[in-house]
Amino acid sequence: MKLFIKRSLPLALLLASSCIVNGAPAPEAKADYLANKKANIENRGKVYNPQQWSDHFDLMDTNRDGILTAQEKADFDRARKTRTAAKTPAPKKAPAPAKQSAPKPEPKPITVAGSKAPFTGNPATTVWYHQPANDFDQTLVLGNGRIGAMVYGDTNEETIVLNESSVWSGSRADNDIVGGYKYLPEIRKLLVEERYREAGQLTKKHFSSREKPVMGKGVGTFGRYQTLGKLHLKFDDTAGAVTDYRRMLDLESGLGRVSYQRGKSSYTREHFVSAPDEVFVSRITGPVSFTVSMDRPERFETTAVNDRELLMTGRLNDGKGNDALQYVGRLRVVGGSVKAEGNTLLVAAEDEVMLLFAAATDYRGMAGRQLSDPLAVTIADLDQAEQKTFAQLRAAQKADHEKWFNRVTLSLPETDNSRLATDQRLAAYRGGAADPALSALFANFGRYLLIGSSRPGGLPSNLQGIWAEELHTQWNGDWHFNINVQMNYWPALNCNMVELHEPMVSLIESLVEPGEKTAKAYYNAPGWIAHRATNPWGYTSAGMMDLGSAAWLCEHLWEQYAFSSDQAFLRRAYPVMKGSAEFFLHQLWEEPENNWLVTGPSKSSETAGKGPNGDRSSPCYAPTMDMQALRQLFANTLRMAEILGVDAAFQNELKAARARLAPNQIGPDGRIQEWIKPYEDTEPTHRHISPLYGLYPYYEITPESTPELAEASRKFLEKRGVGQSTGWSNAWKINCWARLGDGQHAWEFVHQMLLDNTYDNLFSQFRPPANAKSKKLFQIEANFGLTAGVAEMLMQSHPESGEIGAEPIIRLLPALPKEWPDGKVTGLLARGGFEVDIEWADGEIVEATIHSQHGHPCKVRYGEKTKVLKLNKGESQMLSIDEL
Ligand code: FUC
Repeated sequence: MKLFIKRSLPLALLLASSCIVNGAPAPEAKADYLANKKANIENRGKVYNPQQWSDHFDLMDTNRDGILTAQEKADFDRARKTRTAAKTPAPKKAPAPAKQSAPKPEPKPITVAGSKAPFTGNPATTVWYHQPANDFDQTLVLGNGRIGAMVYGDTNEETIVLNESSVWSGSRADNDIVGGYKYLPEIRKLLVEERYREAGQLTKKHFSSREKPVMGKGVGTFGRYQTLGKLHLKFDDTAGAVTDYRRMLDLESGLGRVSYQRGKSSYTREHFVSAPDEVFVSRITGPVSFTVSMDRPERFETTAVNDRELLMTGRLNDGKGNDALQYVGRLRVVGGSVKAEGNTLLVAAEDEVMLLFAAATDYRGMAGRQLSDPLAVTIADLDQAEQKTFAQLRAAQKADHEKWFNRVTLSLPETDNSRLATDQRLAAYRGGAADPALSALFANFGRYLLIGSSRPGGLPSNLQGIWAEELHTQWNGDWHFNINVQMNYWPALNCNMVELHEPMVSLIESLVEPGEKTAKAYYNAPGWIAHRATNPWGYTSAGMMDLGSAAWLCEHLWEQYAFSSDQAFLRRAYPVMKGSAEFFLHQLWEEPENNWLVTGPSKSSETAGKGPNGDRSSPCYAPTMDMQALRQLFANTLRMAEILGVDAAFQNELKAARARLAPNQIGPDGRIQEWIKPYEDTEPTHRHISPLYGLYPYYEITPESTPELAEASRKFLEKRGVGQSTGWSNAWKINCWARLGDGQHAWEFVHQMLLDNTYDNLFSQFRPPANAKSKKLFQIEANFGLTAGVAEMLMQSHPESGEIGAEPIIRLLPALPKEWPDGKVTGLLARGGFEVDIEWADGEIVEATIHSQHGHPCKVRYGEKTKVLKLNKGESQMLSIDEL
């Protein structure tokens, strides 16, 4: 620990001196930063006039720490004016008026006293508060994979944010530009000559997209994941103080609960989203009388269909100005006395009333319900749910949720701090209080979120899972695959939720058809390719040139097989893998210096090295990550073909090409090299750690089989530092340090995420906002990456090397930090189909149990010792420390 702090000190100083970590960056530092960014962009051959500069302002800053506050923007504008005497930017167009306008939220006075009853729940699976949420990032998060609900829990006016996973604007569009392949020889020549700037200009011209994803304001055909809307319950009885307030989310059973006392009356609201019954359910108990309404910021109409049902519906923009996707949110009141008044319902009940909410869209595409009449389906959903009592609905939802959640349990030591309300617990932790169980809660929350945002047959979990209260989700709430969507699915396998990985598989499969057109158009190549990001409309066009990302996606297909041994899945996945491998085989070219096979133009995600004449090496050729991803793709495709007994000649082709791919290299500074040449970094603490793809999630770099490369990876991680606090970057680093067998460093990043990347409701934060009130940048993948990372610290099962056919090894407690001396984990899943339970005390295993699902050969490693177990299908073996 000490050692690490010492090593990273220069980095910490560097970050502190440029005022970019933790807290508000000074406007001057920000202005400098943006000026540098502008210079970098101009170095790439782009010229900005002041108007464009201003238009791009938000977007450029987005890469750093989210949209600026009005104050920061004003400060910056002032700073820029004095520096460059630039003109004042023209005012932006006002957004189109909404059909009905959503009421503006009023600041809420705090009139609530929390319950003094001691907390008796499980601190590793309960999120709770003494007060209602003031903001989205303090809400109770609920979901059934498709419908999301976020509960504020106010006692006067309850607000519940509603989501449905297919609420996407945009539409299908042909964005490919044909003919880039004619310029590939010239671009590649320029790359080899290290004339990156010119290579970049040509690439940009011929490998662009007709219409790129629109970031920030405005809509394009790429579209954007949007909020469905909000449900408001305005209570009539607001007189009198509220006491005994508690708001709680039980991760184990997926129940949100708000309870309080007002005067002599007790009130309880229980909420859950049911997958078996396709509805969001709320039971409101107490002598209540309230008004129900629903709205969203634009494009909606809410009507009272009858005396107990509210309907909110509308159509989203297709990106070309037409009304397109239809969404429906329908709420029905069951029990109590209800009557419609305008576009609201007035509800009164002596003891309890139930609200059922159904949602649907007419999205028909890669996954989802494929409906043509969401109006009718929401009626059918409600009719069906209404047949059941609250207790029956809850029993079905609970059983369904627990089926996933209880597959794994994790407990770490509790302290007094563990019994505090979640927001206070986080604050005290940040103040230095120890609380290992808080890490367990955070890790369990990631599993909870995957269950809530990804179910078989549904759309995959996006950049915000399914939870958004805004229309303008950051990065369109899409599926980015230069790290993000993959990270969403990291815990699906090692945390034993293989079935929940299915939407990721559908996403990859959905890229094949459009990706084949894209491969043909730009590269004149067989197979399929997609570039960096996609939407539900099949976007695969060029523009963002991280080529290796597509090969990385395919890794998920192999891994699903590796964990499940599902032969039917193998047959389904193989053609997709083969199509990707065919594309890359066709695209590989021989660089003249070493005759290695390489990719290019491509990128090492979102960063660049300093080329010899000052050019930034982006695009580049043979970025280390691409080469690693291709070794993975070729090995796994080949392995699949071998198991299936098909395509012998193709197998040979893959083997031969794999052997000639540019190898991993160690630079003069001892770090793994990011580019084919040992360039200096332009951004030494950049959030992406692309050349460590080979360490995690792939495993061609391991301390056992490639100690020098493992050491070079360690050096790379050290230089990237601990102060760089993009959520997903920290989460990736947990996994990398775990693979290096370094529990202390892995823990450092778990800790860092709790300090810097966690909102009060445990949603992960892309970056600590400079101004917590106005800058929200929730991105979910770090939640998932952390969960996978904690599991990876406790158990790993990757093969010892990237050799084709290398067999998995189960490693027990490979990266245990001293902060978690005692603990217990059950149900982690290992490759080959083994469920693993481990209990440890004083940093040492007490006992471990291995349960074999398929009777495959089993190797278990603890410390230096490796043991071979013979387990039949369905058999378990318990091992004590003496047997390991
Ligand atoms: C990648 C990252 C960004 C952001 C975006 C959604 O491109 O580099 O930081 O997370 O995805």
